[in-house]
Amino acid sequence: MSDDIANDITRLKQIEQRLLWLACWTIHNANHIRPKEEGNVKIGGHQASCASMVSIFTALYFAVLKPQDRVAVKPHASPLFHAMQYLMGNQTREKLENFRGYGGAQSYPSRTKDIDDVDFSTGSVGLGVAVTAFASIVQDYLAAKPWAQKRPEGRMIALVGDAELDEGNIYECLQECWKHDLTNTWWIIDYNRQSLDGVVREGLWQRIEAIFGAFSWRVVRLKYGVLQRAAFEEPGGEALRDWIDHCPNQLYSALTFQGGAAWRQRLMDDIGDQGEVSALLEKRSDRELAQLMNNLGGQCVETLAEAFAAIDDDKPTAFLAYTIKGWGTPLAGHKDNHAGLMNVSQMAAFQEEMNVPQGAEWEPMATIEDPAVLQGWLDDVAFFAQGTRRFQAATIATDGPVMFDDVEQSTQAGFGKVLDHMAKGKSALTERIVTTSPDVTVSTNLGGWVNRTGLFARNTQSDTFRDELIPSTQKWQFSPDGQHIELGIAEMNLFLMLGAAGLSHSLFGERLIPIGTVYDPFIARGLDALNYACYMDSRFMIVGTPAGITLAPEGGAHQSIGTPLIGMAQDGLASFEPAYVDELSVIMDWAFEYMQKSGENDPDERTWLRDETGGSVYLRLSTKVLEQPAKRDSAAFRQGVIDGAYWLRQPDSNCEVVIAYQGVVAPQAIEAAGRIGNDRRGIGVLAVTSADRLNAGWHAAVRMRKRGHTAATSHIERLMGDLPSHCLLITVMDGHPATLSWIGGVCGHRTVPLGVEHFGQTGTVDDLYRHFGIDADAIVAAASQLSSGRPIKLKAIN
Ligand SMILES: Cc1ncc(C[n+]2csc(CCOP(=O)(O)OP(=O)(O)O)c2C)c(N)n1
Ligand SMILES: [Mg+2]
Repeated sequence: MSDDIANDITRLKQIEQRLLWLACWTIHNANHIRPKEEGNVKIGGHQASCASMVSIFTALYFAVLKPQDRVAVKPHASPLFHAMQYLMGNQTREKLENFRGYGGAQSYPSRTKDIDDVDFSTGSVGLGVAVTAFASIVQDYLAAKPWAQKRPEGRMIALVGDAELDEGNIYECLQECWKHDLTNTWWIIDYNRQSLDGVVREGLWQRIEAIFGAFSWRVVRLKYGVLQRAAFEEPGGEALRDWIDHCPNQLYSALTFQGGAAWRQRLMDDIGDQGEVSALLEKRSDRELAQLMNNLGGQCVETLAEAFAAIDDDKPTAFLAYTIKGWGTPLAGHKDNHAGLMNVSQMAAFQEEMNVPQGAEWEPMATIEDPAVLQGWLDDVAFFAQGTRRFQAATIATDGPVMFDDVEQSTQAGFGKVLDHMAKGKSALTERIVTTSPDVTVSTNLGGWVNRTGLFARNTQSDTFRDELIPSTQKWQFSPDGQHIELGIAEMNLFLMLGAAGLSHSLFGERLIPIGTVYDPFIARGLDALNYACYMDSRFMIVGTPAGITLAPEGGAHQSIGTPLIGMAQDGLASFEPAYVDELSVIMDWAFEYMQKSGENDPDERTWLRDETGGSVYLRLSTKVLEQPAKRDSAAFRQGVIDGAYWLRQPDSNCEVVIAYQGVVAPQAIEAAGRIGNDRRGIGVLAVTSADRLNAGWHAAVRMRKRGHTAATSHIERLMGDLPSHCLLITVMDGHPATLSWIGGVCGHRTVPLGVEHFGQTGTVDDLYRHFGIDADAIVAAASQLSSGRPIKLKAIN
């Protein structure tokens, strides 16, 4: 141990006590003191979960971390995090008193909702762990790029619950990161051997060590604290150590809960020898004995600080820190303590034990004899010394939409062409694009882009096929310059990668424009990580392709039905489903700007969308080749595409039928409109490019009118507002019909929603469109039966 750390141990122990008190008090206040609001449901106490991590927090943040280090805190240690930030002046008493309340400090640390410099949000266990590894890859990516400003490299650190390690995404991430030659990542496992429901299985530590070892991580096991190590050196100490090593987790927990007398009785029964061991035990009071048995490595700031400080390379490291859930509180060790909460009398006893005077509960320095001296020491703690650590990065101008003149094209191929075109141009924006894909790079049309920009690896690796002169359309060249990050199949990794890369401007001060591709149905496979990335306000483009039943030859198991609804419901994600490549180009160019915005929440007074705020973008694309429209590039066209819909065929004022379609069924809608037009008046065809934006604008405008802003009108209200009330609306898409059917409610038009509601039917595109009733015949039949007038000829005239 360095002299500095040794000198600081007293301070660390003071801080540890302060953090333990403030975290427990914050939770106590929220549950027992704050007036109970109507409908306020008490949820997990988390006092025990905070207590088990208090020593780790203290040693890490106050003795080891540097400002460039970034930390994901296990979700239920949130009160401890906020308490620490409060002690350091970065969190307000008001928000702590209102912990979990409206506008208060968040139940789980949140980048977007909290004010106290949260590096990574957490909440859904496992995601915060893995995102640190992907952030480290992003850091390596930036370090390899000549355009990125060189900054000191930080360690990406996760504070992990041991039961959190049950989450599969952690292992998916381990495998991925091994491929990417991971650096600068620490996972500190709070090995309290308890989960939410109970005590974890025996021997978990051996599995953990074996798994991390298999992926070339260093594993540092911190089992014994300094008191224990000193006791082992005493006569009889060997036997004590041996007993500890063989004690089942359940028993250790139970004895911890019962306290000193129970420890003594059990130890005497098991290893008491009327000799050295008995003497070792008798030398200690019950209190001291409990203290000794509770002095595990992860509850010993000396041991922790020393172990953390000893790491002086960038090898990924897992610390297995043995802890006690509820350490230092009356809840310690009890298997039911996860949601357990000290009751009022327990809290009073705890307060006395902690020496906190009545009325001084919120005083940061309440129990400190020399507050000014400690404050001086805190002012110098490296991690906090420079204030909060959020960067900003300049916005990079977009290059304008690329317009192609293909007669026929699919949106997926169009997407590939846009990127390929950008790669050729090498603009300032292109330089910042980083693509990634879970083993579907080529099959989602990223191949051209990758051929030009290369794959990213910290060290150059040649393409053996190329070296051996074997013809291949793909150059698979890895180098530090590469702009594509190749991922294995796991979609959780894709969204965590996008989540981390999409925070680059804020975490590392360098703008990245991350683009990921995925087969559309498998968005569901990474959905929690997608939500997580959006919740962190990460900025990326996700391209789901191919989509719907239109991928017919791929088979039923690859169909997506609900993804348009996911796109609508996902906060922070603007979703589009263009039918044509010119629309796609306009959307992509707009998206590159939108992804970089960080303005106020003010809505746009034309669409009522919060475009100044910015966000991420989802494009649902298709492999189906469609005949492309004649060149159209007017400002009005572009605006309609971005706003979410435009009239492909303008309805007359006496219009009897409107067909609103989204995406790849455009030809069916157009054909049907032609056929219906013989028998019904003024047919309109509404091209919907974004049901999501139309819907969001509508809801926002309604909300504004409710608040008295009577003139607020959304884009879809303007589009539907001029139609006669008897006009029939037929909505159609390759996806769930609820995506569009709500449009009928905007101005009260009778609606026939056509779409796909059942999964897994195989067949050709024609078979499937007929089967699900989204072909032209089905649209015509709907118009014939449900709009007034003479029957319409149902079969196409060839
Ligand atoms: C994905 C997900 N599932 C379930 C939960 C509910 N939950 C919160 S903490 C927890 C287990 C806690 O055990 P551990 O990780 O060992 O943390 P400890 O409190 O013991 O430190 C669970 C199941 C969650 N937050 N996220
Ligand atoms: Mg645990």
